[in-house]
Amino acid sequence: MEEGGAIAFVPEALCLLGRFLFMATDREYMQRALDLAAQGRGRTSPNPMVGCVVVRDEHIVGEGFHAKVGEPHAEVHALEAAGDAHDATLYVTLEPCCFHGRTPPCTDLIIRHKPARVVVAMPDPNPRVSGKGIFQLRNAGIEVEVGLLEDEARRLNEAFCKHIVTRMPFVIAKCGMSLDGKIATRTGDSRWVTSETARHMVHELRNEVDAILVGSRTVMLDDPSLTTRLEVGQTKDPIRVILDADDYLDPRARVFHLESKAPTWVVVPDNRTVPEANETLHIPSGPGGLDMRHLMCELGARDIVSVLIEGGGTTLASAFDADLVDKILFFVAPKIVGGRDAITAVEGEGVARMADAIALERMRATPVGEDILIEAYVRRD
Ligand code: AOF
Ligand code: ZN
Repeated sequence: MEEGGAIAFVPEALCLLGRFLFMATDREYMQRALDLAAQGRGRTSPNPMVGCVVVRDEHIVGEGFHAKVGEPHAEVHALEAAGDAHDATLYVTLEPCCFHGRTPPCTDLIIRHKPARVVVAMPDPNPRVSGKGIFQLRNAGIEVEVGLLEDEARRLNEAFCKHIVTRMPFVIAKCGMSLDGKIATRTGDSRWVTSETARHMVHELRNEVDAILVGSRTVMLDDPSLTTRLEVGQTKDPIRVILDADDYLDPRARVFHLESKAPTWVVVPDNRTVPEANETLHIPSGPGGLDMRHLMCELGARDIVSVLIEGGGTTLASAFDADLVDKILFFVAPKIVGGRDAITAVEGEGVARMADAIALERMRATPVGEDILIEAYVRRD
């Protein structure tokens, strides 16, 4: 083996070995840091959720999480709470940042506190960090270990991880369907396909994502408000993005007459302006309506990190056709609707050969009330 190859191989092998060498207590503290991070859910975008725990003599002496973009990072809160972190161990769910963004670099602050060890769940994919934070800490003589509960940390920030590298939003395709794949009856009736428990879960999702996207037919058929309605805690409405390729929207639709802090945007392929909307987005037309890739690029450029597509079948089809979907959340209700004219979850042309079907991976089924939630990721290889 070449010398360079051997040198490159050693840290990787050590890293792999390191994953098995973490102590049970390390795991507990990192789990606590992940739980703290999740408290920022739906509030940190376009920033990631990050949690941090400071441990000295087997006691937590400080903890914190990133609560909102522009506000201090998790490490700042945790170190402030700890006061003195000399010789302590810091557990942080994301590699500490090393650049001046909206806030100063966390690495400088950590180095000033002189902890003995920093345990990091995952490297920060942000090209401005991407290993440089870990390098700076090690350079300052701090022992740094990476990879503890890494899968959990990646899942927590799956949307951030995509957007920070590609500037494209993480797209979730959601639908509620009968066991035979229908999202409405042949007359267009869709109230309700799934149980209240499943619908409640959708409101939790809306509370987490930056934007929600639907087609104009869904607006005209269902007249949804697309807001977040949960009884407990502070909630947030996502930005409502409505596709209107063929001037089909009625100005009286509920989405235009809401009390909501979030705006309603309408996307059109021509130079029309929709006066009821807070903003009209002009996107070229594409197969089956609007150029969905172009639209997602535009949303990503506006720092929209996550988009929940809530239908209907044509909108979901055009997102799948343009290979834009990252994750699916299909709620399946225990009922058969039948009817060749009833709308299915994914309409459009579909593929001709089974071999060309969109392949999913990491599929998981979870009972939600009377329904089953099927969760999976689009396979890209
Ligand atoms: C951390 N701890 O709690 C977070 C980090 O504009 P800023 O200063 O808020 O920096 C945003 C970037 O910092 C963000 O893109 C990500 O790379 C990192 N987020 N890093 O050490 C934190 N939220
Ligand atoms: Zn930071």
